[in-house]
Amino acid sequence: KEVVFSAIQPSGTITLGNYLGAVRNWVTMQNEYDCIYALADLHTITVRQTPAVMRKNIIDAYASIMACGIDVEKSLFFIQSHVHTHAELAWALSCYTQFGELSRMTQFKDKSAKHADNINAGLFTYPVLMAADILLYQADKVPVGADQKQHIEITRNIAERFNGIYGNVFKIPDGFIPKNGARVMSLQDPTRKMSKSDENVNGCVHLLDTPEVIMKKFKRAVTDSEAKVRYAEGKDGVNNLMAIYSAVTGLSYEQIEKDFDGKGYGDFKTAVGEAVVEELRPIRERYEKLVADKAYLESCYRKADEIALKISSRTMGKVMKKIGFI
Ligand code: AQP
Repeated sequence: KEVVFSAIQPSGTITLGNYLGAVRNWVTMQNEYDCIYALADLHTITVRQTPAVMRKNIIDAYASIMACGIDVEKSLFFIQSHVHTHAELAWALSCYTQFGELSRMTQFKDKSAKHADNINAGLFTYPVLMAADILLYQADKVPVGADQKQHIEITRNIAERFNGIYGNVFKIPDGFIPKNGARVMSLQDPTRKMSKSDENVNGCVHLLDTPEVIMKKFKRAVTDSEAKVRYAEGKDGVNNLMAIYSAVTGLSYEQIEKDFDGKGYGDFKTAVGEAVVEELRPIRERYEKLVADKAYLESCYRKADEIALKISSRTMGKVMKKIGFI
């Protein structure tokens, strides 16, 4: 079986965007591939975190992703900071990564504009840590959202460069954007992606939001003045709602346009909100049970951490030897 690797940052509560764009596909891939998933907590400290909030976010994210359907008996689901090879390989690979290529990363440009008071070196070298995450497991496939394409490209470049010097140490991974992986935009600013760390709380639907909160957020979603449900250029708000509705119900855009012909945005927003509430309801219920049993959660990640360390140490050992460490 091919190896799939993917990770998510516990930088806040998991969003509808993370779910429709990533985690939902992780769940379906479990049947076809050897899946390795990580909670990328080391990545979150590129932005300043409050310790108590960070601890809660990590546990909440672990429980929510399990609640989405990640089966820890089938897949590996570990916590990145518990597996020391990630930081080690990131250091080694940073010496095989050029300043120039990191400077071209659009996420760095976006995030450094957003956090102008804290443009730290970690924010800059973030793609190297991500490359280490993937390459340690000799992954064949890396499912990501469209926003991560550039990071997969640099991972391949670093791996090819390293292999070019030392022989075949790393498998060159293929990034792929799953066909049904929707790109979800902010409900308040539909030109920007929905983000965990969005300051505008109404822009972002969290997996653990109550039905009332979800409905309120959809009712307030930004649309346009045309008052016609159709997918078209310049209708970013409506397009986003259609993308979400289609991702959740499986209906085509054509069908949605037909169903809402002659109806206003109010009806459409209610329908999208209700569909999302129903999609998330079982996840929230499973989450409540899981998060109440911290000992069980800990036993799940401890087991996975240990296996991840074993697998990744094989690659790490090879890298150290090839470079010339004794
Ligand atoms: N809005 C989105 N639509 C579709 N997919 C998305 N992803 C993130 N946002 C959307 C996908 O979720 C996976 C995990 O993302 P991540 O946690 O590693 O980092 P991120 O992309 O930076 O996510 P956020 O929510 O925007 O976090 P913050 O606010 O901390 O930066 C990835 O596969 C990503 O493509």
